Amino acid sequence: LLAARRSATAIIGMGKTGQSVANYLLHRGISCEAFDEHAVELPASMQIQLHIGQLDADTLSQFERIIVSPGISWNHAALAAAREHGVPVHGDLELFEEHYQGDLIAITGTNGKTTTVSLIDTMLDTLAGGIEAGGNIGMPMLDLIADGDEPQRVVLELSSFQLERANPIHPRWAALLNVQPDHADMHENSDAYKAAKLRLFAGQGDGDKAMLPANGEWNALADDLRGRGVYVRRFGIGDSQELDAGVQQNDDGSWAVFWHHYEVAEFVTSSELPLQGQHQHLNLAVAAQAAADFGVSASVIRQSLTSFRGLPHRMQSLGLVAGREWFDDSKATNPDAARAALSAFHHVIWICGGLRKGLDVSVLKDAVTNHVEQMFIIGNDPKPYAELAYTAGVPASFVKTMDQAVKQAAHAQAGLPVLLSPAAASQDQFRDYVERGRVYAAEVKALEPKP
Ligand code: UMA
Repeated sequence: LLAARRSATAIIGMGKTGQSVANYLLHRGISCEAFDEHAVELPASMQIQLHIGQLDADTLSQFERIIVSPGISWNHAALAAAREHGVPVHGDLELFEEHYQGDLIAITGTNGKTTTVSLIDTMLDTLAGGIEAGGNIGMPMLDLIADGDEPQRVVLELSSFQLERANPIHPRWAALLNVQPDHADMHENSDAYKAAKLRLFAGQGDGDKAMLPANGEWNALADDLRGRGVYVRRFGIGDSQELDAGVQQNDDGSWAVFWHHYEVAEFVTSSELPLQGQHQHLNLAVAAQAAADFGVSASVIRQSLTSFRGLPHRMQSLGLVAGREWFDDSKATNPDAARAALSAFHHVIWICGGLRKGLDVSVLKDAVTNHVEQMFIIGNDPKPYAELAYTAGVPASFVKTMDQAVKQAAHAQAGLPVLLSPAAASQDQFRDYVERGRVYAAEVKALEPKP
């Protein structure tokens, strides 16, 4: 009887995802109720019952279905209890997959997803029918199909949280960029994190394409996919005669990004690319291969790569201020992202620190020894970063706030670039990495002499 009183679907979390789920269900006349553990404001036009407060297992168990936002732990006790009661619990990706019939391109990985997805979006948009981009990139995927219209192609950036809460999806073209330590506070362990990422390929079959890093770790997966009829591509740093896409060193010592059009390798030399850093160039190569596989011409791809200036807060140059170049890599919310950024410099002044998410920053020791001249540590958890400085043999100051970090970095060794690449999330001091990057840019701008 109780069950009959409840709506069909409970939506858990009413941020971007929850609101897009509500729109999608309401548009289709499916009854739903909304839950959030914190106060939220919904658009006045959204006709939905909203419950604020701690999630309750008994209440949730009365629904036919639960759709949960990616930022809420999959292991939340109330969700686990509802699952045990036999209530299907999913994320928005499951709803998307149930509905969407067009060509799906799906990208996952710890770092580089957004850059890769943005470029794929730009390049495939030149084709008749175009493409829409969504997912973790910030545009909820259900918003792409909310009104019943279906784009011919969709490229989704998928986080481990989105992948773990959907049945196997079926992308026509899927890429795993890398798996590096991240979100140790949310996933049970690193195997669970990796397993979530690999769900990307679980529904692929005959005629689909899968792009995997070229290192041996993924050989067994590549064999398994080939066994299912999937066309496997590999990318990495190496020879264009052996890899499908990647970065290769030319005979004269210069570097080039490459990809393949059928059997023919295409190249763009690194010096023609505004975007810096080998890790970024690998993302460009993957995006170029996706575009080539969907029929974008080599000249359009080349033009896109050589004009792509990158995305805000990802190795973004803020220009020359107070006699040195400043870089905003606020998006580097884990150690591997920071390592990749540091490696793009010979010598750099490094601003780091923040919410560590349980990750081990001592893995950065070699990168710090080899590339960093001085460190400025911000955030509420400075000790691990101070220990890193000590073991790497680099002088460090704990400055706590961003304004102090920038002011003091401005007086560090003359001419050296300054890099904000925190190796940590931002929420100990900022709303998100975007706000952290904006505050940094504003502090850098404040160094300019007043007119
Ligand atoms: N909430 C609870 N209980 C909790 C946690 C959150 O009730 O324990 C509520 C909050 O009060 C809030 C809502 O849930 O009202 C927020 O849900 P959410 O955290 O899932 O955030 P959304 O606004 O729905 O944004 C999500 C993604 N966020 C996360 O995965 C944390 C966005 O990725 C994504 O762009 C968006 O969906 C659209 O798909 C952001 C992100 O930080 C960029 N992703 C992580 C990353 O890139 O590292 C994975």
